[in-house]
Amino acid sequence: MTKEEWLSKLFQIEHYFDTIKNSYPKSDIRDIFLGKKGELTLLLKKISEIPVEHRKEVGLKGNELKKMIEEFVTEDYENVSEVLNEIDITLPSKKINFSFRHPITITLSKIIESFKKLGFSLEWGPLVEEDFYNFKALNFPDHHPARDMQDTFYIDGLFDSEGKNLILRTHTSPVQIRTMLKYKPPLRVISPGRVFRSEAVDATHSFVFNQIEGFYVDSKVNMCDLKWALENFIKDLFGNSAKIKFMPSYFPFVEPGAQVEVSCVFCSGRNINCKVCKGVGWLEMLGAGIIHPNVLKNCGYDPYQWSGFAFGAGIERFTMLLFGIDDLRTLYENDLRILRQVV
Ligand code: FA5
Repeated sequence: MTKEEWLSKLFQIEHYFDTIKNSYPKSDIRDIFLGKKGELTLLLKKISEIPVEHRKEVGLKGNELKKMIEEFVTEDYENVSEVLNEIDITLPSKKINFSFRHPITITLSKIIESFKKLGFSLEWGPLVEEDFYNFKALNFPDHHPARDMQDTFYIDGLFDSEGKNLILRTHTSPVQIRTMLKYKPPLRVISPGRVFRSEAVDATHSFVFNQIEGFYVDSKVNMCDLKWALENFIKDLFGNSAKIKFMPSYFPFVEPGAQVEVSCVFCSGRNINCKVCKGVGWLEMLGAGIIHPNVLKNCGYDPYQWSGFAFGAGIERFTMLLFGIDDLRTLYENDLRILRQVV
């Protein structure tokens, strides 16, 4: 290596240092130039290749740059330690609330915890669903009026294997089918997630909301098991004074079916103008029942050997009761001043 080549390389390194010195952490700058394989370290090693009479001159220039880089990378560390010496590091710090969980997430965690204690495990299903899982296997025949119970969003241009439009799932019940087709009984499963319905929005309805499905399949499962499990869950969530009632209801995938209502924590039925329960004193929280034999058959389970209960609950409705929110839309508006107040 000639003296000129060496000096030209040194000039390039200096230019490179000037260009990047403020774009990387100082520790990286130290490594890039002064580390074991750093640019300048390697160049300084090559001084031995330069004729002896020029070594002193290039050595001086090389050391100048080395000193400049060293000063640059240590400068702030010294300032920091000076500042640290003046700070009383034993003073307590300010409490900063960086983040908090959304009320829906908190409610969901509580519900999951409650069912985990009873040995339920978690399953997840897709939000974009096939007609088979969302309706057909759940005992909604094609064109049956029961399909009108859930106004559905159909996806243009995307079709399932039967040529039907894919849909956004209207409830979490398709996870019953997916799980039963995948595993053999006995099963104890919960499955939370978002669902979609083409519905008008008001204080208790949204077109996107969250549900949690729960189902238990074993031999000789009956309504008493269902009632016990739901009562246990409601009391776990709202305390022992919470009441539930079962009203006969129709869902094609259960027989018998029930709508389960929980006592209104806002007015206990004493305010006929209550925005949440509309003065009735009860809030419709979930649908439930004994799994229809046709559904078991559709999943390859023998209905003479196996039986089960299932329920599907609206998580927003539980959140409203748990946090005293009288309008479900509050949960989606993301106004931190309000959300912070309730959690
Ligand atoms: C169902 O969706 C059934 N799949 C539930 C079920 C599962 C029944 C298993 C039997 C066995 P339903 O449409 O009633 O049922 O909805 C269940 C719950 O979701 C309701 O009780 C309510 O709490 C909540 N919900 C329903 N529609 C809305 C909406 N538009 N906005 C917010 N929550 C809703």
